[in-house]
Amino acid sequence: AITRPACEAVGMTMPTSLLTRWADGGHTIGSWLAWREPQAAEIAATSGYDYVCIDMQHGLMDLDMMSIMVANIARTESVPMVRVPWNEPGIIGRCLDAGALAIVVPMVNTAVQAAQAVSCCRYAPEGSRSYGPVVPNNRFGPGYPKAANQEITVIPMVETVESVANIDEILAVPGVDAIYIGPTDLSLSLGLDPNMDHDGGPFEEALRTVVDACHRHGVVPGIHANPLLVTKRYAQGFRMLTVGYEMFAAIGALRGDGKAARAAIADL
Ligand code: 3PY
Ligand code: MG
Repeated sequence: AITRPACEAVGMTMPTSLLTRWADGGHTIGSWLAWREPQAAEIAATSGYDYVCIDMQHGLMDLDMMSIMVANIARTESVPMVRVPWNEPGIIGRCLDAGALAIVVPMVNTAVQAAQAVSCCRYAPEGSRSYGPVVPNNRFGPGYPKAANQEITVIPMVETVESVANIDEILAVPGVDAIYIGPTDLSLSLGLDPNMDHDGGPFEEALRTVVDACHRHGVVPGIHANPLLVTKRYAQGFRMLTVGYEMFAAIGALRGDGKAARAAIADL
């Protein structure tokens, strides 16, 4: 699936696309932002991640703040990615018009839904995205519309039993270059607690089914992970790995630093 030519026609610098980073078996390491916080976007995007994903599905992100955060990421070599709240043309179009270069679409369960997600991200004749790239035309220059159809990465989420059952049909949809497993929703769909991991059983079987199918179709398997799970997931074959999460990083650092300071003083 990673065969579209790299964009040559952009005016300002576009970050190296995910398709290029995934070519020849490459992998990407990304971070995830739940908080409405432009500085967090800037910090994440200057911390060496291949992509920074702004989450509009969960948390309190709105369009204004998403567009500011996309702009902060666009100044760096990280790809600005947005997880939209749902597979809906209006919101996908507005995120793209704000300059997002990769779109994660939750709860894609069928090939028809995957084709709809791709169509929303492509101008005609390849898709049904409406023309009005107010921000990216200025940011990336007149080559943007052509580059957009080549370079914008559409990443359907596989996070239900139904989507795992339909995985071959979903991966056969032209324009699906990667998929992204949501482990907690997948757990719930399997009747398990909403955890990031479960040893063995139907959870690992579902992951194996998806990775094997991705290999058959030449599609990049991605997954929501964390620093502790990343080597396991890489060994399982995943090539798009989200490991940084500002919320958990802040919670861990704040709690750890306070506890360490108390312990250090108690030891004096
Ligand atoms: C899930 O685990 O279901 C996700 O969507 C990850 O954010
Ligand atoms: Mg989910």
